Amino acid sequence: MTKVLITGITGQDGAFLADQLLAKGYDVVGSVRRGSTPKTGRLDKLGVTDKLRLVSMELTEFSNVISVLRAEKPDYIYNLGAQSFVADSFEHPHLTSEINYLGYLNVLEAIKIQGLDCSVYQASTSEMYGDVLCDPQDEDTPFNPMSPYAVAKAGAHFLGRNYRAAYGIKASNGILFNHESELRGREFVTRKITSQLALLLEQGGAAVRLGNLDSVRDWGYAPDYVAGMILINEAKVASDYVIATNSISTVRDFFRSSAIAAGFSPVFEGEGVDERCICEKSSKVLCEVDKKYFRPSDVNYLRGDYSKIERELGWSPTTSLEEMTEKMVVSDIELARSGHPPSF
Ligand code: NAP
Ligand code: F7E
Repeated sequence: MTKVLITGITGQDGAFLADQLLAKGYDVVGSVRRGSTPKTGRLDKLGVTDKLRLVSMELTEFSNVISVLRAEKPDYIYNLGAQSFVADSFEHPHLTSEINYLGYLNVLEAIKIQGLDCSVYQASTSEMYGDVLCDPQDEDTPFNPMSPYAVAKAGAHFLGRNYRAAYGIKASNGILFNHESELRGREFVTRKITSQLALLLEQGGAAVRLGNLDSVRDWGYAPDYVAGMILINEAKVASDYVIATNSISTVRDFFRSSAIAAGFSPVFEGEGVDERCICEKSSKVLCEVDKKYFRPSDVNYLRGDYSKIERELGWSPTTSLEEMTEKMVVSDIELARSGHPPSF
């Protein structure tokens, strides 16, 4: 049976990936960082926890990585484990580099030293384009990273390319643009908006406090993107691929459409740090700007060109931003009504 090892299986993408690989009949092993409470909330939500095996692995511990890979000998590895919150990377640049750069070096070295016959997928990111040098961004666009997160991910991206060229390791990079879902972490701006709007609607919560409303993102739906990861890792030839939708929206527009989906009548007023959003029907303040959420340097614009993966592997997005927003808002309203906050 085909065996797959997923690092970061407890995260948004790891959970969807486990679900899709189990549906293909694969033997799925997920590596987790042990903590004082289990973090299987997303896997539980998808009903897959009992269908896979969890092993303890800390990406920054080389001896741990080498012994897990020696014991498991997977056919495919997906390296999704990361400190994935860009804002946090300014506070924890060392930790972010250790996990996101050295963590992947540990995986590649473990494969190389043991001569493992496997394909490895690295979770590269559109953040590497940073202050973009071309529009839209594709596999040939130069990187211009704007955060310690993006610098570490760019390093890992080049490590994969180097181990492919130098040692013939089947290492692919998926350069994924922002992808969201009902299982997205609540710190990321889309889920922060949908989860807090749901609380505002159902429990009279406070206005959502946000940073850069002008930021432009190319947002897609995580299950679509995870399907693309599988195509990349199972392709005959290892390569680098962009996964995106080529459509863009500002944070402000995402907030507006989420508020409409939740039944509010949002109207933005004011400028800069004084900008806010009011519900025309109820006069409730829905959103205010808070300088606390501005980053020391932000990525203001991203739009991906996914023609290479469409042409070579037949992938294209299937879920529109409107459909995704609706799904996230409905899910968060259900969660707020249930009165049982989930563990994700
Ligand atoms: P996520 O929800 O934040 O999940 C990150 C996962 O990494 C969690 O399972 C976390 O485990 C694990 N992890 C963190 N530090 C670790 C360590 N030191 N050792 C082992 N595992 C560790 O992220 P995601 O949105 O699913 O993203 C998956 C990957 O894609 C990440 O590498 C991210 O950087 C990258 N990416 C994401 C996007 C996006 O828009 N979602 C776009 C491009 C690239 P705990 O549960 O223990 O915290
Ligand atoms: O921010 C702005 C913020 O944190 C998006 C990760 O998955 O995607 C994600 O990184 C934009 C930024 O995602 C708030 O300044 C405004 O411009 O949702 P985010 P991200 O930083 O783009 C990439 C592709 C990854 O690889 C990462 O792992 O929204 N923004 N106000 C805000 N962002 C947050 N989080 N919170 C706010 O209040």
